[in-house]
Amino acid sequence: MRGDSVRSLASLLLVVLPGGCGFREGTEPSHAKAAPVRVERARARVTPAQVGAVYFSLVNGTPQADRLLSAESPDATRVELHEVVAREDVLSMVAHPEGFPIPAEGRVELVPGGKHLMLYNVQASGSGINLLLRFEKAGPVRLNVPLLAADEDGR
Ligand SMILES: [Cu+2]
Repeated sequence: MRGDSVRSLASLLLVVLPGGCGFREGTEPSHAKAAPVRVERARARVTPAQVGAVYFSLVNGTPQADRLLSAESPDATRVELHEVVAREDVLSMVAHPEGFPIPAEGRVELVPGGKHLMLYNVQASGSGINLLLRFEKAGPVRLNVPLLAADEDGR
């Protein structure tokens, strides 16, 4: 679908362009609709055990709240929405099958030690991880997530 391919191109550009600076406020043509949820600064880490974590920022440019419902990847057998939480001084991960709510004109950060996507049985090549994000209102968004270098902490 045309809308999907436009969105995936935008996501790709956001991954390629440092800081996603192509979407600065005020530079869009006046006829442009409110921007959908944007995915910025996507990055991934894959362990030798083929478990992966994906981090990014979700930026909601619309006056309506949205929600990241789920994610899938052709490069992994399963993708779950997780959050690292401290319970009685022990860090553990909880799954969020209900998704991540994204406030109207707000943002959600997926970062190491916080919310993240967890990928199981990742078969990642040097070209990164292909991901499909499903949003309640913004619909499906495809992106390619580059792998962090070994010396990058992902923050
Ligand atoms: Cu996890």
